Amino acid sequence: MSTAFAKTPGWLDWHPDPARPRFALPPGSVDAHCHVFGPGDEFPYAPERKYTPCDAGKAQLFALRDHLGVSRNVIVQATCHGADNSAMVDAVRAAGGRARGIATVRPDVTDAELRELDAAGVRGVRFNFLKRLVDTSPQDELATIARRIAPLGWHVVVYFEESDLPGLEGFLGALPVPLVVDHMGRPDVTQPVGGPGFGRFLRFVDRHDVWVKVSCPERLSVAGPPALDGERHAYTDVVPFARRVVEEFGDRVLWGTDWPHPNLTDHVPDDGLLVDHVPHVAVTAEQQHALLVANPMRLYWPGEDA
Ligand code: 0GY
Repeated sequence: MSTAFAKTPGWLDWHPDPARPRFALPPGSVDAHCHVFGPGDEFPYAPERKYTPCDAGKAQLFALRDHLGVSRNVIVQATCHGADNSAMVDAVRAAGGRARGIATVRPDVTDAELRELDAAGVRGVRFNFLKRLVDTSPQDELATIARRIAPLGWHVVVYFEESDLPGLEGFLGALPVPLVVDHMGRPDVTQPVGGPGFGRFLRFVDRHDVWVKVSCPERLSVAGPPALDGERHAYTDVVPFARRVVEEFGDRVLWGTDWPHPNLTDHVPDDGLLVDHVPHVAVTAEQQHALLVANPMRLYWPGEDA
């Protein structure tokens, strides 16, 4: 563990002893949303960060990957590293072709830097609209970044909350690259699946080149129960939302653990039990294969066999 940085008070570390999943992930499954944090001694956290996490380096990520039966990872730059992508790139390189990366870049990133990230395995950038995580970026700067990455065939991963969508959808829908939305656009799961909030999100996905991560039930759930202590029917209030997305957009959905689960305040889920959540969301073998293997392979490893 790093001695250089003191964790944010109340920080919850990842689950130390995840269960062995009962659900056997199909061969070639991809965890399409996870992060690495530091370690801070080697990869210092960014001065502008909004939280200081526990260290969660590539060795721990790869151990979890193997424990869960995952084949590949998509490692998403975490805001605690700002636009310094070195920890993420180091992990992607160390994975030897079994990881791709999503970076954070500033509008003044050079073409040479973008090419270097691409060669390392980066396939997109992340736009984060959560005020508790980042200072807001002007939309013209984000549009510039999107134009710069388009020739590389990259996409933009977007993180926003349901209430942000009305103010963002015009901007996002006009970007010249595919979009991948984190955590189903963070719906309010106390509202009906067929209600106006989630309905707007579904229409947005339908009308644009948008992929959706049916991830983070632990972050969205209000009613629980948590994926802890052998609970294999966790976060039941999130299930209808995720199922709806899988049913409507089965060829554009992705799944991820969100390990090491930044900024949770109630509990950190058992990642093995999160795997056991998947068959509640993707019910048929066909849906599961699309979600876990075919879709992420098409987006991140096109032309490669799983
Ligand atoms: C997530 C969620 C969060 C944090 C980050 O980059 C980050 O700091 O993504 C969050 O706090 O909701 O997807 O990992």
